Amino acid sequence: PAPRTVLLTGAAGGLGTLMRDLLPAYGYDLRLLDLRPVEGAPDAIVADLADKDAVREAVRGVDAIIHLAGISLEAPFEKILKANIEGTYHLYEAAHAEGVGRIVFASSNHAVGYTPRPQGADPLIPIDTPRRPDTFYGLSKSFGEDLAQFYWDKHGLETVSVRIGSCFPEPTSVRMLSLWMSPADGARLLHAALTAEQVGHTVVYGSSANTRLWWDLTSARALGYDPQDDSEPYAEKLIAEQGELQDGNEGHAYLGGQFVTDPPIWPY
Ligand code: NAI
Ligand code: 15L
Repeated sequence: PAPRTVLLTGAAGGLGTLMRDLLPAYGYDLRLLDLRPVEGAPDAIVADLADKDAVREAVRGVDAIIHLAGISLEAPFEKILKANIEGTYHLYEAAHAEGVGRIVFASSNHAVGYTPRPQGADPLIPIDTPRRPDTFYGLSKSFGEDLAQFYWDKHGLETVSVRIGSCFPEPTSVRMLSLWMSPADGARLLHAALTAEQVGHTVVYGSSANTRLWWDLTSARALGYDPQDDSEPYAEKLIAEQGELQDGNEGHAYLGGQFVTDPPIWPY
């Protein structure tokens, strides 16, 4: 049966805020969790992923989990270790112990951020491209994907790892024209990831059907994802403001954009 009660971690964040608006229309009953209070949701669980008991209680009785909580940009290793690596481990342990069948894990393009961006007639980046994290942040997403594989192989806990491109209301950089996932497509992809049958551990790229796409959406489409949006209407204005991506600019050479530079520079 399709999951109904879904724990959404990171519910106070940017993506969490967008998804808690959009997902109920698909019939989900969302239980919210974040380190911070969730605006307009007094019932949300305010807890740190570091708190094993709180995490265990939060996952009890849900059909599935959408795991967005964590540090979402580059940070000192010790912070990434606690929130993203240990925190995600606590969530998986709790899910396993409570018999939750499936997790949708917010991985990131930064798990493969050092992959050169395709140019001209280059093929789209395949989903089995070697992982090349561009930051400690990207490394934590790479770990999360391995953790997901491990819990599937060892315990039969299913995961869809979504290497999200850039999910914001609008693309804000020329790079994002290739990586943008509209919020509506984001909800479509999460719904597909929650409802597809027998996913084991499946890794997918998460973006809209952009004209300037850099990566291969085949594994996402195989879940039933049918993206409806394209960043192209934003192209003319962004390119007029920022110029085309340049050869010889380190921050333009790779999938991960400015995350390969130190420090990462906005816009990504
Ligand atoms: P965000 O930074 O706006 O939200 C993350 C949320 O997680 C925050 O509300 C924060 O309070 C919470 N959080 C952090 N540490 C926590 C902890 N120890 N315990 C409980 N909650 C904690 O990030 P955003 O943009 O909403 O991203 C959500 C997820 O999706 C993140 O895992 C991010 O890495 C991933 N992602 C997002 C992309 C995007 O385009 N928005 C792209 C690729 C990945
Ligand atoms: C990410 O992984 C970040 O969480 C998000 O804030 C954006 O920076 C996105 O990648 C991106 O690469 O645009």
